Amino acid sequence: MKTDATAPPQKKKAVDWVTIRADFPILDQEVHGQPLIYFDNAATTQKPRAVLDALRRYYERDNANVHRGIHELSNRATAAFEAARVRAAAFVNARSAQEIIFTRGTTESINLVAQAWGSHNVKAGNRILLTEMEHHSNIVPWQLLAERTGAKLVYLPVTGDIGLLDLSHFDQWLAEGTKLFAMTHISNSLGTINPVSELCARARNLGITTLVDAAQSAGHRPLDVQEIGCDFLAFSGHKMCGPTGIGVLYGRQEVLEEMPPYQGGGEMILNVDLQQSTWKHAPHKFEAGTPDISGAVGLHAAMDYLDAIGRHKIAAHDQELGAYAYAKVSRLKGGIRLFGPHIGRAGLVSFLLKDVHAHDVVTVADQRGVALRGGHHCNQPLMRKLGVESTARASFYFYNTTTEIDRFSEVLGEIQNFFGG
Ligand code: 7TS
Repeated sequence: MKTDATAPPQKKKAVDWVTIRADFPILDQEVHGQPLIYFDNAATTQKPRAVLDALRRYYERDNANVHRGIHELSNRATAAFEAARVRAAAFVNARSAQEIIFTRGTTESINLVAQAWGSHNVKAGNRILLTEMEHHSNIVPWQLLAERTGAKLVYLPVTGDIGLLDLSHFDQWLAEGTKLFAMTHISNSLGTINPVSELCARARNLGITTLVDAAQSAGHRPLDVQEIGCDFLAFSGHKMCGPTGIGVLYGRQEVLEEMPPYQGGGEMILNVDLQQSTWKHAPHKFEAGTPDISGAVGLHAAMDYLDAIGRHKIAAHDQELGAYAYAKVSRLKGGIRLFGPHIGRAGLVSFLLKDVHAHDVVTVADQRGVALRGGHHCNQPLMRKLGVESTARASFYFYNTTTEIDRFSEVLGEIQNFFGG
């Protein structure tokens, strides 16, 4: 199936972003008496009517448990669940739907790999290579694996506030007994877009298994796992217009088949005896228990929705918003420290105002209807590297506007005046 990921960029028709914004009922409200400006999209995105309708339709017409019954509703629920798997395979251009495992989200996808693949393949003395810009969910599961196996974690450095990976000794890092290289595609704190295809190719040449954390990229740009050349890729439905509680782990079929199960229970077995059991093939052997069926249905609707807009167009719009915001806030007079690359950044800005704590920025912005996030963004090692405890962050999605960014920048000016004066 031809996906948006492999289609040439669609240049012809300009997108009417204002009409698209009207698909999101939640955005049309006031908070503290001010129009809501939702700039916390890296944490979770809002849901369009198409997704809300799909969830309602599923529960009103088709709800039943999957894979077990032979009655009509169970068949419909199973068909809807498996259709979502086929859709997810097309969304990332996997070779087959067998390479798609449904999980609770990026975090569970990475834990699944660390547990099932890691325990089978990683031994004492092996190295796991990460980067200093990883989210905790791409650090802690590997720490648990390292504790169990005696493996060692090593980190590709980040080049300070500019937030790029320092690749000067990359081949050396890879050469030294490294079993797995796991990296984020887009940093949730810096907005850095890592060259994952190039990094995976260099690791693959040395026989190293690769995992890409696509939590911040899956809903923002085309993704093609064959072009990236990774063994695993993880993402969350809720960061791309889908429901919370559903995510995807893509795994290359040959790698999945060799992995033991992740959790045990119903749905994943062929036969159970009192002392031992046998498993289904991937992906089912990794999906114990009743899955998030409605979540998969909602995710299916979200993927259709994003591709109807066009992910190339979403990526271009994202970068425009990111660049506009970066330029706008860097002109603020009262002193602002910006994190992440100057150009080629994703649609977010991470910053600190001089002498104002990030939490104060977020609290005052909230009073003016602007939803930001302040804290370590689950990047404590990165924060330490940058020499800060926290940053304030505004993260955009395609339904945000430059007018909202203008207001956000004005609010930052007011905050500077308030705390500076
Ligand atoms: N990886 C990255 C790069 C992320 O940004 C996040 C969540 C995760 C993994 C975990 O995703 P989950 O869906 O399993 O929770 N990032 C954020 C954030 O930046 N603010 O809140 C959550």
